[in-house]
Amino acid sequence: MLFTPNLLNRLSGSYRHLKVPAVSAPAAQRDPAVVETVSRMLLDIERRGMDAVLDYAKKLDGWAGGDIELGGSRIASSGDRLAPDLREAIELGAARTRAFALEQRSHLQDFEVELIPGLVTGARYVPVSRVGAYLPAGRFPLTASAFMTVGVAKAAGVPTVIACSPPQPSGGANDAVTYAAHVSGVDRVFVVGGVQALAAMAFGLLGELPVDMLVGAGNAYVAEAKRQLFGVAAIDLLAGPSEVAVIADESADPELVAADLLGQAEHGPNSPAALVTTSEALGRDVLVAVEEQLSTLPTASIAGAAWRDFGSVTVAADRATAVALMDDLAPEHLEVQTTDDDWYHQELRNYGSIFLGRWSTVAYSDKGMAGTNHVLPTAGGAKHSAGLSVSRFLKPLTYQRIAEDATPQLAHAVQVISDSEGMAAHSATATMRLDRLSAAPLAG
Ligand code: HSO
Ligand code: ZN
Repeated sequence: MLFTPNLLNRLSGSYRHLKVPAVSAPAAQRDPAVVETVSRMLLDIERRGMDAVLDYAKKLDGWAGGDIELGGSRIASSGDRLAPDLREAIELGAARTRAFALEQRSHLQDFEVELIPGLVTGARYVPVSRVGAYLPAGRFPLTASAFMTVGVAKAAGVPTVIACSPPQPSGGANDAVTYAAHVSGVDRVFVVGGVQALAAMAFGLLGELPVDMLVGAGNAYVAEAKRQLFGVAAIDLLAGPSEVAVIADESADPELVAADLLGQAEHGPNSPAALVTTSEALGRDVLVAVEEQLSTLPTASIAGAAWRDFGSVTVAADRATAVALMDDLAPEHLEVQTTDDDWYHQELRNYGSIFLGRWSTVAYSDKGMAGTNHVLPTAGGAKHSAGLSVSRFLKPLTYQRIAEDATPQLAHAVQVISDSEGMAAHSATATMRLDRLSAAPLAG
């Protein structure tokens, strides 16, 4: 999340940085070593199938052998191994995420329209048939990701949703992640991680047909595997490090703003966090509050490094400048804590999800309690794409039903265009229909 130099030139004089990231070079698009490794693995798995998947599982995930599918009873009992309050929180998150997705589904309406007499067209939303969800369980297990991928796919009506999650030192998958997938309606769970998991789902090596779509976040190898498998299957998006940005004015609570910046910086040492404020005093207070909170935060080694290397605080002369700066960053998560939250909501165009008002914080969505999806575009992707939602699993399939009375107009124009292009067979499909029509003219 670095500002575009051209934009800064254009805005010069109307902003001032109080803190800039220590790392000022944009991250390399892709690490060639990762691209190479993933491509070699995918070729190997495509050729050798499950043998290759299991070799990688042993070598990279420390898989000890046995069945790679979690049995139904093992899935169903995953909740029994959790503390009751965690179990309840997972059930709440799954239900809330599903409620939002179902509501959104209800607004995607099939439609039909008669454009001219005899030309009836329409669109029907049809879910993809098979989805493969990757559920990471690395440094942080991200329990709620199952709601966002498995649960939302199921709310869209996807008939088959399978999931892969890396094996834990104890053997099976992470219990909280498994339970989250279970209450989200997953059909089958496999204990396979990383590139080999995505390949196994995309190539149909798990006793299922190949999946039509791969979803879910993971490390750089997982993201690269999805990129290379795109085309074999659809993908949700290519997620980079989690990002947060805040727009705040003098009315904001600096401690809450600081906490929310660190709340995402915790994801990893390269997670960007940016504050754009119309109040220099607030900006300075937040800088102090961040340092204070880092001094006691258990994950300060990660969040502190992220803040030092990728954190920024910028003072904007006015609201319009704040909007221009933020639309340029196009952050994954955007919080607005000002006296004019509605105005900002109207004006801002580029963000994955927006959190309005001081009582709205990113973690509520991260953990599924806000109902909205946390699989969101990063690294400026919010300029062109929205995050995962029920609509991504639905294909708006079009249809047309055309009768005799529309035929003269359509056929004639198609003849003219086809003939001008030299496409004789296209033209003939229209001509033959016109011939049929003159043999048996329309009544009246
Ligand atoms: N912020 C992550 C999601 C998440 N964080 C889950 C914690 N748990 C990507 O939006
Ligand atoms: Zn998060």
